[in-house]
Amino acid sequence: MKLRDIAGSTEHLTCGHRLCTGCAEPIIVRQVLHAAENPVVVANATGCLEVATTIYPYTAWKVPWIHSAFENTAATISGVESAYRALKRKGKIDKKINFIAFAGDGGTYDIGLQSLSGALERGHAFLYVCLDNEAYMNTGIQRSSSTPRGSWTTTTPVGEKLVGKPEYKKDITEIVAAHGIPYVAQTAPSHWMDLMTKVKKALKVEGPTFINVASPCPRGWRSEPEESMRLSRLAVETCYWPLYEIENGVWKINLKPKKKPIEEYLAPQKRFAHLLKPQNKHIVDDLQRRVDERWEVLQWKAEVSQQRSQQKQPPQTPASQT
Ligand SMILES: Cc1ncc(C[n+]2csc(CCOP(=O)(O)OP(=O)(O)O)c2C)c(N)n1
Repeated sequence: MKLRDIAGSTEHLTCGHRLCTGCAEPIIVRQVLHAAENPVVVANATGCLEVATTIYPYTAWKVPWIHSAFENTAATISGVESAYRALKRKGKIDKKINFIAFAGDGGTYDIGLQSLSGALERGHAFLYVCLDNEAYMNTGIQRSSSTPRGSWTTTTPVGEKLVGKPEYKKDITEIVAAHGIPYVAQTAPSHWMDLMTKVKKALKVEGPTFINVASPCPRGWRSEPEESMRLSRLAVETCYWPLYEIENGVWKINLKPKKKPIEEYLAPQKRFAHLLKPQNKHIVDDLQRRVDERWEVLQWKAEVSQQRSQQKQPPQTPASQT
């Protein structure tokens, strides 16, 4: 895959949408759609991407696209994919089509989790892309279960009683991995080659696949619009957001950076400004400790699962997903 080829290929999400300046979501969507080799059908949950790209009577999408409620994007795309399989069985359609769902962290970690889990378990062939901007941004920056500990949001204010969100971020990538589906990955738009390679891989799989993408949001992260890709890179380089994939139960880390301290990621974002005051140092230390611990466990999982696969004892995959 060469940059020149991507630059020359058709845009499937066009300019003219009304996403904020510096929003990573359209960059991610364009990277995903450029990586797709077959025609695609997209289901899109309610959220920033949906509202800002389809302001009636306009649309920025050049692919078949269906809006779905906040809670059931995975069910919607499963239905579309089932209809496609039925038409194929009847010989009414013979071309290869890929099915992609896009949803924010609110639609994935929280409200859409049940339908996502169901669709993964049923084994539909689709790619689910979570655009993780770590809060309910479209409705005014409310906390989600993806919001990191210590972060300011409008529902986790900073004051005497509360110093941002008290709870840790939920690890949806691991929750999805626990479904035993054939392909799960985590990536970031600053690492476009990693992102696009993962999309290509996922779309080749005959079964459910999931990619979680870090999606910087200048409005909600209280950061400068031009900083978004640098923040995406810092998320990876601090190991806050490791680039890894799980292919048929085998964990692989795609980039092992020279780990930078978590402050470098926190400092440019005003949602964490209070954490840099001396009295809140314990929260930064706690975040660092957690990043370090999780990075260690991830490396251990990659090592052990790779050893197992080399011994030709891959974890069992249900028959419906082989
Ligand atoms: C069942 C339901 N609850 C609440 C809402 C209101 N709502 C619309 S978008 C949104 C937040 C979306 O957040 P997220 O999925 O993280 O996407 P983002 O807008 O941040 O990209 C909410 C709460 C809704 N449309 N449906």
